[in-house]
Amino acid sequence: QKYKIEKKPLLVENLLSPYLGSDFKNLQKQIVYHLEHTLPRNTKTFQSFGTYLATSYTIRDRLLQLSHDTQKYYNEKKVKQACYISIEYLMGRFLRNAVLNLNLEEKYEQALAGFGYALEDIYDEEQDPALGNGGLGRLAACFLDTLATHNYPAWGYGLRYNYGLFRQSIGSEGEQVEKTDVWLQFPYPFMVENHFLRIPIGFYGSIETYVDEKTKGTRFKWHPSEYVIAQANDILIPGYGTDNTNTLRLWSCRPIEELDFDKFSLGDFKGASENRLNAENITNVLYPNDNEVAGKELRFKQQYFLVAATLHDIIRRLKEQKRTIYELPDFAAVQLNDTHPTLAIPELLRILLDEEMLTWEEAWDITQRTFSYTNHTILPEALERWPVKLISHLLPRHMQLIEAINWKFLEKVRKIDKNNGELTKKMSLIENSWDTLVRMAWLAIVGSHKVNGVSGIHTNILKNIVFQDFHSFYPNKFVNVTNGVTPRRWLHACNPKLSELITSTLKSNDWIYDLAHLSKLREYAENEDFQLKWAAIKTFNKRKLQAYVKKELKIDIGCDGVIYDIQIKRIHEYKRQLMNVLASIHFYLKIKKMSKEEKTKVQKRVSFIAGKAAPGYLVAKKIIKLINRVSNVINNDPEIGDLFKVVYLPNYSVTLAELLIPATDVSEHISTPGCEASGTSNMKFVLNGGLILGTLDGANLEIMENSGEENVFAFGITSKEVPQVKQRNIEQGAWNLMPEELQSILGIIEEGKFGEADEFRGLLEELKGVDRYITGHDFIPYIKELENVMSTYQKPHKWWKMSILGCAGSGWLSSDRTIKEYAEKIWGIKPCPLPKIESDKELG
Ligand code: KOT
Repeated sequence: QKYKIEKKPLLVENLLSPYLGSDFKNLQKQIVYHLEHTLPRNTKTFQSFGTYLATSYTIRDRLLQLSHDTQKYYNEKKVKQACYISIEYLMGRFLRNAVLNLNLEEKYEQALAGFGYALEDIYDEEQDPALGNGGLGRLAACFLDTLATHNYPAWGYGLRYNYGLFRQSIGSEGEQVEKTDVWLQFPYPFMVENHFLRIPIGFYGSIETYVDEKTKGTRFKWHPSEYVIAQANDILIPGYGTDNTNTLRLWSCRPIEELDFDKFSLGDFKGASENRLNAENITNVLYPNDNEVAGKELRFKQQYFLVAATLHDIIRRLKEQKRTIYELPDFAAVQLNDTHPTLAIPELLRILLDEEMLTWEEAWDITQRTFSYTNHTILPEALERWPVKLISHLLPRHMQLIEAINWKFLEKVRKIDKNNGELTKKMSLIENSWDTLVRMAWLAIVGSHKVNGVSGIHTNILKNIVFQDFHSFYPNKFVNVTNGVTPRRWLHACNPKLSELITSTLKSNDWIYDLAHLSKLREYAENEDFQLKWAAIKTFNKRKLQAYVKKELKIDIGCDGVIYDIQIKRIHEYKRQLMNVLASIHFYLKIKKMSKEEKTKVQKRVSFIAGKAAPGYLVAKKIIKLINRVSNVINNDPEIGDLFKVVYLPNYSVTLAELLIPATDVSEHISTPGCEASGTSNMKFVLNGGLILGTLDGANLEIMENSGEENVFAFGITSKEVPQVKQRNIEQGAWNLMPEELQSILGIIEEGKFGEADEFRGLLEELKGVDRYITGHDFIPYIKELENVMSTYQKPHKWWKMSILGCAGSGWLSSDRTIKEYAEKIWGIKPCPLPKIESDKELG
């Protein structure tokens, strides 16, 4: 032996440091290294996609190193951490965000310029990982950015679907066409497969009952009959201006045996890979329903797969710190993002009882102290209830435990039930209706120490209506934590010009991590010079959108003096895109009747709509079709010209939102009051100087409180008044209560002005019959408020003052504020910043 073999840890940091230098020459070397060795390509075929990949790998190297340091530090300090479990994450593109957060934009610009590339174009090569449907998944993504930026010890846990949310295009009839999102066909450089972390997850099987020798008590053991493997895939989350780098761990599913070697060696090649082919891949596809339960067995398997792998990982990490299971609630605060991860409650109980051999009292206490639950919706069609039969078959031991939880809980309820078991029936975790069902929200409430709604009005509805009995039973359990959005992605990154103006005006960029500083913009609200600069940036952003519409849709729209009015969100009846398009028909007919003279006074407007409909949600798909048909008629009518246009933008995504939001003059948030739990895009628009046209619903109300009522275009009734209106519709028939203007618009659709008469009959019948979302009732106030928007736009001084004041009041809307509330009110965690090392980021 020539060299002495020494058993001591590698000094990895020292080996890597020179390699990770971040002057531009060093960056160039790193990029070329990855291009030649990781892709691998040779530098003669230096193309933009390859350059994007190679550049991304250099970012990944940096983040890997920072994340190792971060985990090491958290473990040393034994700090309590938050674990956010969510079945959806809508992250958006990664590269720009990471480069900005690491403060390396200039260096990368310089490095890539040397290779003939603009960094901006390289950003455009990245596809958008669409592992979520809408607000719920995007909120989770904003939270991860804030948690890292403010140095909170935190983990995200989710699923790595092979296919994300479908891509949408519009067919020749104006209909939605769905295409598979094959986002993993090329490498995704920001995700690191962790081959050392593979966890077996069981399903089905039977329960063994035995007597514990020590205590003589009865014990249970679950023997699953089928297993799959959960494999970890880590996305590293950089914070803005900090070294702390957290982890989003996404589980993917693999068959337990990839290949049957016995069959293979006997020459049965086809049979050998059967296991792989037959294994139903649990993480194959994201269910495309927003605010609606999918109700499929495979979805249930996804939910269990997610929580079983996650809890296993959390407990493994606890034990790595040589801590006992009793310390779990001091080690991790586990947040359930809606009810989709609720099976974590019986799963933890099972581990504590059957594997750790705790008593019921100990196990239940640990469980309740570990979990908290966020409710995101009160729509009945979104409240999960799973058949007892299905749970018993798939997870027999878990069903047994849910029954035990219910039994013990109802014992207490019975004591206060004075009404013949009425209350007990209402509060039971198990419902007997068309089937025997487990009410997942009930289980989540009972198994958590805190339950929160996502806006003031929403939490009040939870406390006083939806979960009223539970709120009386547990008076301290329900709290409000109003949603927020990250100012890094939703202002600093997506609107660089506005970011610069704010920084130069406030003479500091502190607002990027403490958004309350924006309030100092109030003193500039009426400053002519500032208003001009502010308005010029809006115009600049509108021109980018104008060019996009021209390029992608071949539609000519104006820009100067034209209002960009936008409604972008999932297509849903409660969000009332239908009311929006009916109003467009109203304005269209109105302009058509005008004289030449009158037309010169019309305020020009483009109405943009974007959003996907769940493939099985036929009504929502009809609404998309109607919008496109109406758009076709209006945009091609020479009598309208450039006075009014309706533009449907296909394939709404985080990336498209980053283009649209900075370019918006006014955005619409017009849900039926009480239906939109919060809404988060409303916040992003205000942050970017857009005005809000909205109902008295969700976070609109809090925007009004913080930015001033006079700076929001609000209309319609309160959520408390909605039931009366609905009742009247039922009693008298919505048609009889409908304003004449709307009746005649429906008549025109029925005559076939926008395609075959029959096509939209179903949509119209609902409006004429019950009108669940009270479109008829709100139509006139809505039109009036739209007119108010248009006349206000003609008073620029007033408009820009509203716009600046809106932004100045939006400090409250930062997810940094939201997370601070979660940390203090629910999780009991504190920031744990890595100590600053001299020229840390330079040397790694
Ligand atoms: C429900 C079931 C399946 C998939 C998604 C949901 C869902 C989405 N429930 N609520 N949301 C939205 O969550 C956002 C973040 O809190 C809210 O802003 C928004 O109002 C909800 O509709």
